Amino acid sequence: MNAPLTPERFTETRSTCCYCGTGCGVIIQSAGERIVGVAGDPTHPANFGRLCTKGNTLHLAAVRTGRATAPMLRETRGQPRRAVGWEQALDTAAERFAAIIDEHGPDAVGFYVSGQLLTEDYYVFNKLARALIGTNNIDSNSRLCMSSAVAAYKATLGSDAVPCSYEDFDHADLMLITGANPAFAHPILFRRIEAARAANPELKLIVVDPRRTDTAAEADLHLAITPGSDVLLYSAMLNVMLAEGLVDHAFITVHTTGFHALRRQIADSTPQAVAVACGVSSEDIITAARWFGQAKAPLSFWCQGLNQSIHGTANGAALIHLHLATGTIGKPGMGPFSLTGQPNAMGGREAGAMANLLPGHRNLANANDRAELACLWGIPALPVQPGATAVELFDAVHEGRIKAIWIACTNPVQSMPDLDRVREALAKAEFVVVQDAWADTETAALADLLLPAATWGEKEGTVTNSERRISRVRAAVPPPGEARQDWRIARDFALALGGKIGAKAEAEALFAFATSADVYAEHVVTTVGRDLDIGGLSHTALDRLGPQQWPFQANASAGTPRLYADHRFAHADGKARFIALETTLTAEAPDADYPFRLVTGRLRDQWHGMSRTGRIPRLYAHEPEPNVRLHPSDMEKHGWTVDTLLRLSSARNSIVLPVAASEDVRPGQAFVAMHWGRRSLSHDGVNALTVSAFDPISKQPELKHAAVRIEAADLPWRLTALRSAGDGGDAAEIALAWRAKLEPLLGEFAFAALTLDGRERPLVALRIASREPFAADRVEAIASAVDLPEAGNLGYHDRARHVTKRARIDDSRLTGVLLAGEDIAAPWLRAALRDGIAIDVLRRWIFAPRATPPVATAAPRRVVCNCFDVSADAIATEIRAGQTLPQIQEKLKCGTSCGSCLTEVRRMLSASQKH
Ligand SMILES: Nc1nc2c(c(=O)[nH]1)N[C@H]1C(S)=C(S)[C@@H](COP(=O)(O)OP(=O)(O)OC[C@H]3O[C@@H](n4cnc5c(=O)[nH]c(N)nc54)[C@H](O)[C@@H]3O)O[C@H]1N2
Ligand SMILES: Nc1nc2c(c(=O)[nH]1)N[C@H]1C(S)=C(S)[C@@H](COP(=O)(O)OP(=O)(O)OC[C@H]3O[C@@H](n4cnc5c(=O)[nH]c(N)nc54)[C@H](O)[C@@H]3O)O[C@H]1N2
Ligand code: SF4
Ligand SMILES: [Mo]
Repeated sequence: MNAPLTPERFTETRSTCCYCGTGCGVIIQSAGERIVGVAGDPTHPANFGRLCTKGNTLHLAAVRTGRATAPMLRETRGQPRRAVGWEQALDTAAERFAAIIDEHGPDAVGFYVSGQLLTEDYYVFNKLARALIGTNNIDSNSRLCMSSAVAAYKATLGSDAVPCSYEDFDHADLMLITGANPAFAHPILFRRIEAARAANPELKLIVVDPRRTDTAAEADLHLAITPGSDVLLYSAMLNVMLAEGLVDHAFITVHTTGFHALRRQIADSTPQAVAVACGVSSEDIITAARWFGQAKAPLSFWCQGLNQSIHGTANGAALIHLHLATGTIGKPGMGPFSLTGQPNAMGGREAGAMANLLPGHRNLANANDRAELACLWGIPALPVQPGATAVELFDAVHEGRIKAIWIACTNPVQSMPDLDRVREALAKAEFVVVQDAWADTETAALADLLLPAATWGEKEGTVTNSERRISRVRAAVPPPGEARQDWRIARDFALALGGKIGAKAEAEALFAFATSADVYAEHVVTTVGRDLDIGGLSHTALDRLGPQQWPFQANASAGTPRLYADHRFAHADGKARFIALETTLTAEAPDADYPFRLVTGRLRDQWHGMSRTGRIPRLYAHEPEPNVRLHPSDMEKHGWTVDTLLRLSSARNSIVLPVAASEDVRPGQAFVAMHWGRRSLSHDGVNALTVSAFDPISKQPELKHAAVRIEAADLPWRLTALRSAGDGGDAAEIALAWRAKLEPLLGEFAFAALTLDGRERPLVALRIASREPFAADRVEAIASAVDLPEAGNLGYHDRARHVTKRARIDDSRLTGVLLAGEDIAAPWLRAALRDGIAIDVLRRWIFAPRATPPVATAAPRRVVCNCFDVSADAIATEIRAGQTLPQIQEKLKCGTSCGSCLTEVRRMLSASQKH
C-alpha cells in the first residue's frame, strides 16, 4: 500500500466530471503521472463541491487496466491485430478511406461519434466529414439520447436550447419529473431538488414513470403510466386545464400559434377517456393537471423515458405545450428542462456534429446555413445529400452503401438496439476504425484499426452541461503509452487523408490547429450572431471567468441564465408553436407471443457499457449482478423464485438472466438495466432484444421499450468461480485475463456472468449455467482459465454427480474457489473471500454443500451507501431498532457524504413505517 498523500504532495487540477450532463466541477489530485484522488470543486456552480458515487470514484477508473495504449491494426479479418506506429496507422486508414471515396464517392464512408467527446473533438470530426471528405454521414450517439428533445425544442420554441437554469430549482413551486430518474442518473441535480424541497415545503413533486423508481418514491404524486402513453397523459392534463380555466389565453394569443388545431386534436383525450390506456386513474390525472395549472412556477424535467420513443418528439412537445398553454416559460423557476445525458451532448449539438445539424446551431437542410458555413470554412460548398442517422448509418453499412466506418468514443455494439444487426453490419464493412480509450469494449473487438485515445484526466477542452454552462476540461496527467487527444487524432487523419485524395493544401488550410484552444477559437466564430453566440468566450476567458452559460456575446461580462424572458421565441415570427401530436404507444404492443412490456434504464452506480465503472469493484456493491426485474405476482404466477434463470425473447433474439423480485415494476412489466453487455455476460444483454424502430422526426430509436416473452430457462447445472485479488489488488485485471481466456468458450454458455465485488479485498466472480453437466475437459478448460487447475490446489471430485470443487489458499487465506456442479455455498464463500476470513476457520467447510455460512461474519451483503460501505442489512437493523434518519446517519454515516443513497434509505424508512 502507498503511504497516504498529504495535500503538499499532490498537484490539483480543476476539471469537469466525464459522466453525466449535470457537469460537476472536480478537482483532480495527481502525484507525478498518476491520478490519486478527486474532490468536488466547491466553486463550480453545478455542484458546489459535491460529487455522486460515480464522480467520487473517478480516480479509481483512472487506471491502466484494459487501456488502449498503441494503435493496433488487423491486416486480415480473423487474424489478431498487431501494434503499429501512429504514422502507419493513420496512413493505412487514409489509404483505405481514400480508395473507397475514390471508387464509390464520399457517401461511402461514415463517422459515428459521441456526446462524450469534447466540443473541440466534435468540431474537428465534423469539419473532417463535411469540409474535407464532403459527406454528411456523421452522426453521434446523441441520436440515441437527446435528439428527440432537440426536435421537440426546435418544433415548439424554434431553437435547440434548454431555456432554464439550475438556479430555477430554487424558485419553482411545482416540479414535474417525467421519463427521468435523476435520483440515479443525475444525482447531484437530485440533491439540489431535495434542497429546494427542504427550503420550500409547499413545493410539490409529480413523477411520471412506469416504475416506482427512487425518484418516484419521493413524489407527492406518482403516475405509474403504461410505457409509451405520455402524449395521452399530457393531452388529458391540458384538457383539464382548459376546462377549469387554468390556461393563459392572453399568452397563447400573443406568443403562440397552432393552439386551435391542437385543441381540436386533443378534445377527446379527457382524463376519463385516456385513463385505461395510461394505466392510471382519471382522478390522478386531474390532480396532476390542477397542480400544474395552478402553479405559479412549474418546472418540468424529462429525459430518456420520453426521448427514446417512436414518438419522442411528440412526447417532448406535449410536455412543452403545458408550459406554452399556461405561459410558464422564460421567468424564474419555470419552464421545460430537458436533462442532458452525456457530459457534452450539448456541445455536440452546438458543434453540429449530427447528420442533420451544422456548426453553430445551423441546419443542413437550410441553404443559407450551408452557404454561411461554406464561407466561414473557405470551401466552395457543403454537401447537400442528408447524412445517415445512427440506425440508418449502421443499416447503410449492413447494406454495403457505407463501406468504411469510423467510430469514436462510443460503444455501439453494446448501446445500439437490435445488436445482431449491428454486429452483422460491422462484419460486412470493408474497414472499421474504432477510437477508444479502452481496448476491451464490445466494439473494439470488431475493429480493423483500433486507435488509442486519451481520456478524462488526460484531455484538454470544453464541455457544455444541461443548463448550457460551458466548463473547462483539463489534463492532470499525460495519457498512457501512445494514446492521443481525440481532436488531434481526427486532425492528423485529415492531414493524411488530404494527401491521398489530392487535397493536401486544402487539408492543411482547413486543419491548421496546433492546440485545442485553436479549435475552440474557430468554433466560437461559427456561433457569432447565432442564438448560442459565445463570441465572448475562449479557453483563456473560461480560465479567467470560470464556467459560463451561453449565450455569452463579445464584451459580455456574464452568461445568460434564462432564455425567452421577453417571450420572443426563435421561430421567424417570434412565436412559439403548438404542434400536432402522434399518439400511438410503443412500436411493439404486447401480444400472446410476447406478453411482457420490457422497460430498460440505468442503475445508480454504473455508466453505460461499464468500460470505466465496470473496473471499480465497489461500484458493483449496489447492484452486484445483471438481472431482470419482475413484479412478485408475476413470479408467483409462474412459480419463479428469486435467482431463477429466465429466458427473455423478443421478435429479434433471446437472452438469459436471473430474476429479481421488485415491486417497483408493475405486473406485466420487466425491467433490465442497459449496462450489462458482453463484458459481463455470455450474450449481448438487453440490446439483443430491443427494437430499432425510430421516431420519424428525431430518428431516435425506441431503446426504452420492447415486447418480450419470458419463460424459465431450465439450466440446472451450475458453475461458480471466485478469485480474490488480495488486499488492494486489481480485480479488474484478473477479470480481463479471465475474459480473454474464456472468450473461445463463452459462445457455448447459455448464461455466464462475470462481475466484480468487494472493496479493500476486491474479487472476481464468474457464474455459468447449463442444461447438461459439463464434461470433465470443459470444466478443466474453465478451471485453467480462472487459474484454478488441479495441480497446486485443494480439490474435491465426485464423478457420478459431475461435481468438481477446488480451493486455492495463499498466506493462510482462501483466495480462489471453483464450484462445478454444485454451487449452493457460493454466496457465503464469496463473502468469506471478500472479508478475508482465515482459512483455519473455513477449512472443513469449503467443500460442504451448505447454503448458510459457518462463520457469522461472512454473510452476503448488498451495499447501499458506497461512500462508507454501509450494507442494506446494517441500515435495516437500525430501522428495526426504531432509529430515525438523523440517528442512523449519525451512527452509520450513510448518506452524509455524496448523498446518492439518501433516496433509498428514506424509502427503507417509509416502507418500515407502513408495515
Ligand atoms: N448512473 C448513471 N447515470 C447516468 C447514465 C448512466 O449510464 N448511469 N447515463 C447518462 C445518460 S447518457 C443519460 S441519457 C441519462 C438518462 O437518464 P434517465 O432518462 O433519467 O434514465 P433512464 O433510467 O434511462 O430512464 C429514465 C426512466 O424512464 C422511465 N420510462 C420508461 N418508459 C417510459 C415511458 O414510456 N414514459 C415515461 N414517462 N417514463 C418511462 C424508466 O422507467 C426510467 O426510470 O443518464 C445519465 N446519467
Ligand atoms: N436499451 C438501452 N440502450 C441504450 C440506452 C437505454 O436507456 N436503453 N441509452 C442510450 C443512451 S441515452 C446513450 S447516451 C448510449 C450510450 O452508449 P455508448 O456511447 O456506447 O456508451 P459508453 O459505454 O459510455 O461508450 C463510450 C465509449 O467511449 C470510450 N471512451 C471514454 N472516454 C473516451 C475518450 O476520451 N475518448 C475516446 N475516444 N473514447 C473514450 C469508453 O471506453 C466507451 O467505450 O446508450 C444508449 N443505449
Ligand atoms: S452528478 Fe455525478 S456523474 Fe453526474 S456530473 Fe456530477 S459527479 Fe459526475
Ligand atoms: Mo444518453
